[in-house]
Order: sequence, then structure tokens, then C-alpha cells
Amino acid sequence: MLAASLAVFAAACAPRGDRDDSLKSSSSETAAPPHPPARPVVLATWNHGLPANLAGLARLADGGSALDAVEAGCRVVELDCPDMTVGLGSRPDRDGFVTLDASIMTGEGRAGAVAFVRGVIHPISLARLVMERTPHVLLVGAGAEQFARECKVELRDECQRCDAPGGACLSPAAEREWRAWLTEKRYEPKINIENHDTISMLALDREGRMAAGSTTSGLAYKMHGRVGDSPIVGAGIFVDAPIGGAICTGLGETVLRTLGAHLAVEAMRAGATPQEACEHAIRRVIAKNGDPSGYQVGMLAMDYAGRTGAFAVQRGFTYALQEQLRDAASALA
Ligand code: SD4
Repeated sequence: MLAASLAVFAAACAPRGDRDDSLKSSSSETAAPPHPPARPVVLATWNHGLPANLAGLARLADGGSALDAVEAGCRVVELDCPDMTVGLGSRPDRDGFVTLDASIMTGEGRAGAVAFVRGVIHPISLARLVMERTPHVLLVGAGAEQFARECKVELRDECQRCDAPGGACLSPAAEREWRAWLTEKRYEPKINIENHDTISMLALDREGRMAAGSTTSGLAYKMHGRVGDSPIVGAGIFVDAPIGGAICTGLGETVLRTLGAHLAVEAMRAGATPQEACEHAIRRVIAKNGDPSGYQVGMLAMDYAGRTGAFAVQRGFTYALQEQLRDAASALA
């Protein structure tokens, strides 16, 4: 049944004459977007996508670019203390350390990311600095933290000094939950209804520029050093002008195995609408990762005309489009 529907989709997505040209150049850096939108579009994951979108729209109204909008939206959620899956208020890894991942990308192929960083209040801004001030795409761990100090980004000092598991870095709520978890110590990282909420965001500005960003603490009680899909360009986020962009949330391992965001953008390049592209990528995630009942992945996509799509493995994936919260359709509905 699944194989049949993928085959039908693959046929529907076979490259069309006009779109196929874009496949010939591996990088479309100079390509102008086909139809700049009449007004900017912002799209972001989960309920906190709403405040993120509002911040992004405000930045765009101020004359900011899509890149500025994505950074501004992600920063709002990084500071949102009750949110325990983004920013320094997050649940820690199994050893009691909050380690953060983030990435940012533009349709012109510029990208920056940080992974496994501690003490950085705004990993999304550090990812942008990696993109703008280094010749690299991804910095991790101590090297990323050293770069953060060099750039004088906002750090939480006590986290820089905190070597003891469960030390001063944890918010009281996160520490309470982690200590309760320690009494069971079952190592079963999974993303489900209780354990999710990465903020991933796509923005398209009036000049027709698109950007994507993502920031997260990843899985609660993950192994120390574990990195998910969110800081991996092509997995958690991907944008390519003049085709479109895609962003993910959910169990990162399943997205890493399929390079989910890249998959969705390539489906759009082959002619799929953003909605079809999300469905295609999610069905591939399911096909590659076995029984989907135990994990969640949500995907959002947008093309350069501002059309959007959303799909998830399971029910319950909410997202924000402009100022509105929506429920995505799902494969296991
Ligand atoms: C990860 N994809 O680290 C992230 C987690 C996430 O909603 O998206 N949660 O696997």
C-alpha cells in the first residue's frame, strides 16, 4: 500500500520540462526567485511557532530580511523559560547537561550551524555568526563555545564554569524532572507527544528571499554528545532558490537517515507542491525507519511563490502559518 502510493507519487513527481533545468545546476546561487510574494510568509513548528512568527513578521515589517526574521523568531523561543526543549531552560542530557543545536540557511546556499554547545543563550545567532564570519558551516562543542566567546555573544556564565552533572545550568523545573528521571534511568529517548517542540522556521520576504532556521536542545536525557537533525543542513533544514525550503521537527535520528528536509526540497524541484513534498518525505521517513507508532516527525515546506505544506507521522503536530495556529494532517491519522 505504502510502496504503491510512493510509486504513484514518484511518477507524479517525475521531472517536468521547465523544472528539470534546475536539476542541471547543482547550485542555483544566482537564480532569481520566480514570483516574489505580494506579502512575506512565515511558517514555524508547534504552538510556539506563533510567537516566533509574530517576532519574524515584526522584523520583516521593520525592513528586515527573511534571514533576520528567522533569527528573531527563533530567539524568542530560545528565551521562553517554560519551554523545556529549546534554549538553556531545556531538559538536560542523561548526565545533566543542557546541550544545544541550531542551524540557519538561505536560499542562496549560505549556511551556518552549531551543535553540542553549552551556555549559549542564543544558539541561532551563533549559527548565523558561523555562516557570516567563518569559512565553515558547522562548529561543535568546545570549539563552538570558544567561537561564541570570541564573538562576545550572550553566554550564561555559570554554565561556562559548570562541570558537575546537574550543576547550576539547569532550570529548577528541568533539574526536578531530570532527578526524577534518574531514579528510573531508562534510556529510551523518543519523541512523542510529551517530548517535542524544537522550533524550526521558514520565512520568505517581499524581495523573494527565503531563509530557514532551527534551534533545539534535542532529545531529553539523550546520551552526552548526541546531536540530532536540527543542526545538520539537509536533514533538519534546507532551502534552495528558486525551488523552496523545508524544515523538520521530531525524532532526529529518523530524519538524519533520510535527510528529510533535502528530500522535500528535491521533491519540489521535481514538480511536487509543498504539501506533496512533505507527504513524500514523511512517507520516506516511515519507510526507512520501521514501525512509526513510537515516534513523531513533523515537516513543513514552502516554495518561492509562498505556497506552504505540512505533514506529520502522527496526529498532534501543530504549526503556525503567519498569525494562525494549525493542525497538520498525518500519515497515521
Ligand atoms: C532532535 N529533531 O534533536 C530534534 C528534536 C525535535 O521536536 O525536533 N523535537 O532530534
